[in-house]
Amino acid sequence: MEAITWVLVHRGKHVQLVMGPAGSGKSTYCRTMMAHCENIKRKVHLVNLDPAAEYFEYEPSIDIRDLITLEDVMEELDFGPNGGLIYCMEFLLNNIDWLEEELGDYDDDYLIFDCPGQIELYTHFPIMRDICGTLQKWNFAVCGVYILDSQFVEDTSKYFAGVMTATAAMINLEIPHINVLSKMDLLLKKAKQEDLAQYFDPDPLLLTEDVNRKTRPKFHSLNRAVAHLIDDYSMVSFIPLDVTDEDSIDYVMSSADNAIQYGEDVEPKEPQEFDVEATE
Ligand SMILES: Nc1nc2c(ncn2[C@@H]2O[C@H](COP(=O)(O)OP(=O)(O)O)[C@@H](O)[C@H]2O)c(=O)[nH]1
Ligand SMILES: [Mg+2]
Repeated sequence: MEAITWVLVHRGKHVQLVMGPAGSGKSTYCRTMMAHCENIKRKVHLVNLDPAAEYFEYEPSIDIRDLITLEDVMEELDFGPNGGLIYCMEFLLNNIDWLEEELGDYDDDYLIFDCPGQIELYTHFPIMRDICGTLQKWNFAVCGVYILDSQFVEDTSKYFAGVMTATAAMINLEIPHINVLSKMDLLLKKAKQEDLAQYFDPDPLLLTEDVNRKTRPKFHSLNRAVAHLIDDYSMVSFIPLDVTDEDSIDYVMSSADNAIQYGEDVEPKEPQEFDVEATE
């Protein structure tokens, strides 16, 4: 009997929305995942949503700077960098047809969105929430990827603040979500992985002792209240990302895939059928 080889083809539209504070490592994450996917011959596209971005190693397939740039807004409307950025994102929302048209070319694809670093966009402005809602309306499965700089682990109060913004983003956006601790290569030079585990799946009540040691007694009840708040939500955990370790990169990518059930919608196709489509 003649052997039939099946080729798996992924159906559906998938988006990773890469968010987090300025300098946390969003663009590095995107670049790392693009390189990883290129290596394993997996098709993904980069979308730049940061109107202040300067340089990309991988040319974005869609780029907000073709619609509007922060530089132009600051020059022409006399805005500062923060106000200018919010203006750009509102402009994008008001001209969302532009994005719809651009996305039209990537009908059955996996897209990684590199987002701006203004934390207000995720925590309390409705802008990113509206963008997520619109993507979902267009039938994209959207995964939030929140990046926190692992250097924060060295100062528990900063780490707490990071956990709270990640929580706020999760609550505000209401989409499948993973949190990633970036720059692990730097941290692993100073600390052992087993000592860091408490930060991947935080026990805020335990970490409060550390914050209390570093703050004056009048703040201790506030520290406890914050820890209880984080504990009550108990939905924040972090996946460490070491961009120098291929297994770590692969694990983070699979975690994002799982969050949006990428891979569960594969359809086997006969090779002939695939060939016709591939050469179109
Ligand atoms: N060593 C190391 N540096 C990183 C890593 N991720 C980001 N950086 C550095 O941190 C800075 C900010 O990174 P970038 O990706 O531009 O942050 P973004 O503002 O969130 O897009 C840059 O100087 C990067 O080279 C990482 O995983 N390891
Ligand atoms: Mg960036």
